[in-house]
Amino acid sequence: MTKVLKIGGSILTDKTKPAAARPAEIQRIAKEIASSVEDLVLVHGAGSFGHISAKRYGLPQKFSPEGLRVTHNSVVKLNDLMVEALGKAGVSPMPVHPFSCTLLRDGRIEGFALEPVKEMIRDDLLPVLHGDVAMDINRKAGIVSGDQLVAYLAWALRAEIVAVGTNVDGVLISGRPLKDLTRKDLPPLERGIGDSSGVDVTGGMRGKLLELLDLADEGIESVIFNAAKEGNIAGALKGESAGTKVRRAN
Ligand code: IP8
Repeated sequence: MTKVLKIGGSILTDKTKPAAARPAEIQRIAKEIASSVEDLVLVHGAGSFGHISAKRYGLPQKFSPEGLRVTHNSVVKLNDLMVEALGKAGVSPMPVHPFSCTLLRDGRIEGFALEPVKEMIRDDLLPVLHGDVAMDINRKAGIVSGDQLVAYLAWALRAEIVAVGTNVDGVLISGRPLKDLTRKDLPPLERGIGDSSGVDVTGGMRGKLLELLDLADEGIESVIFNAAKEGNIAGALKGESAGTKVRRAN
């Protein structure tokens, strides 16, 4: 049973300060993931390792070779921290850097080297991907968010559990998480969502929902849950987490 788990950059980092990791959270998350690592693909957000430099260099609107290099190298550092923590927690993680295996067309994934990821899963290695910069056929280069990667991988691997961990309890309405959400619920919600604490170039909660609603249209449900609360990641990996389920409209 293939599982795709995303951990948002807002949990792993302080999104208001450049390249500011939260080592205690990274360790805690690694331990929770270690409890249920079979057939898992992990994707993490870029947090303050990606969004701040992307914004500084005008990515993705501007083509900046220096911006691409600096931003990629920075998100790789966060990935190193995550991979190292997972290794210490007894998992066999392997870094997968989307810049080297993803091709975009107008900001959307057009090609992805999936076979190595499949092989890692078969061989009990945990692929660890992250939001990244990527080459784009029409726009030279762009940004591929962790959320877009989650939706793509969940679809390509026909994942049965898709769990997206954020720092809130789901999609909130008047401070309360919605139990379920389908595409028809989106328009009335749109004014209230989309904000992200700190700098975010990939659309915050709104960007996330659009990816997950597209995935739901393909028949794959997902859950948005609070990964900052201890125990929720382990629960989500067993398919039992509280949060907002993103479903296909009937
Ligand atoms: O944090 C963004 O990925 P996300 C990637 O998953 C960059 O939205 C480079 C800003």
